[in-house]
Amino acid sequence: MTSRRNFLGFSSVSAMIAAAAASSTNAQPAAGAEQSKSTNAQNYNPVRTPNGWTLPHTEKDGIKEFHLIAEEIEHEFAPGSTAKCWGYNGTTPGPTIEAVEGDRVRILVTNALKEHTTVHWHGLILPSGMDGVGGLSQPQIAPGETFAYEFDLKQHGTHMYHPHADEMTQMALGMMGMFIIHPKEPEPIDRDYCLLTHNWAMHPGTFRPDPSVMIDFDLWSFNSKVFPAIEPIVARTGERVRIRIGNLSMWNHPIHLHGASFNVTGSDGGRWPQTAWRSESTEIVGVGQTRDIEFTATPGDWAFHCHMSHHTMNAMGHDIPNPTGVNMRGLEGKIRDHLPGFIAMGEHGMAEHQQHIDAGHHPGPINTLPMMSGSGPYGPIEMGGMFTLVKVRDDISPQDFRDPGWYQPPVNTIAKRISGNPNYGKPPRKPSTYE
Ligand SMILES: [Cu+2]
Repeated sequence: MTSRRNFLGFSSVSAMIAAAAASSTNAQPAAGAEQSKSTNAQNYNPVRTPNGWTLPHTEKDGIKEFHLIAEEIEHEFAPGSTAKCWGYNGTTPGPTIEAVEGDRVRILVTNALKEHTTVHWHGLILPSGMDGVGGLSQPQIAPGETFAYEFDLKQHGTHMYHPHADEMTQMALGMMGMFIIHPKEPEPIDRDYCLLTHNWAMHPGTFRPDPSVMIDFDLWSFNSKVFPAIEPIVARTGERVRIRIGNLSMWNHPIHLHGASFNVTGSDGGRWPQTAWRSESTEIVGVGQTRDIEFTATPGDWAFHCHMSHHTMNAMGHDIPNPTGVNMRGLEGKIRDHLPGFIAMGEHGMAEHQQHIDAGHHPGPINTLPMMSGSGPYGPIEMGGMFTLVKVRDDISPQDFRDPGWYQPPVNTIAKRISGNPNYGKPPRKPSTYE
């Protein structure tokens, strides 16, 4: 098995990587503006799934009927990296299922895979036989078959769905989705977003996620997209924003929002009583958990990301010789004789990686994203993976989810250079104990 650790020696880290991803956070079309156009007749404000979509349903005899189809799909993580993944109804994550507490739902599941599957409704209170554990609570859904699940929604909150059949493989390849149940009474939320976190062993130069990997992943995603292809979270100043975060990956994710002290207000246990809310700037969303955060939007472009710093990188090498502080200039030419395209990098840190990539200095493995990418109004952002932006403006209309471009800070509210002299000023340093 070629793992992320042993695939890349230092030289290939230096010589990374393929075609630069799109430089805009709006690389995906702002599809789904239609998702949230109107407040539903059922008195809830529909959730918006950035880069994703909501599954339509029909009404039959008072039952809301949905139809999922499990199938292999072609998926793009960001321009420059596509893969054969598995998902539902053409996408990973599968479409968001949305309903209201008290509804009776019937969910048809057609299996277009070449192995059996099931769907487990993660966090839902339902009859044992509807719980979707293949072999335990039901027979497997064989290739070509369609099963019907039917149950009452007895709760509200942020839930998920995923297979409970060969789940290591099926989830590793992208089979998962969110299941949002609104309470009967409307909530004071202006914009309601949902993000599902995941990880992918997309080894450099390959076209299928490797399900055998347990910890060393190459791509870290919100809704199966990586920065800079993740749509921004858009809001108008003063609006109450909720972001529902689910985790069906193999790692816990400390999700961090800049510029706000948010409240953690809910989970798959629904919207918590206010006395249970916590004020945080980072909230760990553990594997198998969901967490809702809410905040009042303040103007700016605010980073929103997992705080595991490797989770905001794309494909990279681990277990490499540490280049920090190593002067390789005399060696560069000699190494290049053996490894064409080698560029000595990392002596002073890895920030120069994106400059080399953006300048097109060296092609890397095919179908492989640069470790860091994305550009803002002041230069490279040097991020990847689970990173996107919360973009808040004063003049966004309620149903407008389009990327408003870059924030223009008011005069005298932006950090600025006051000296280019490295000996400027007298910064205090801690006195040595031994002097
Ligand atoms: Cu993370």
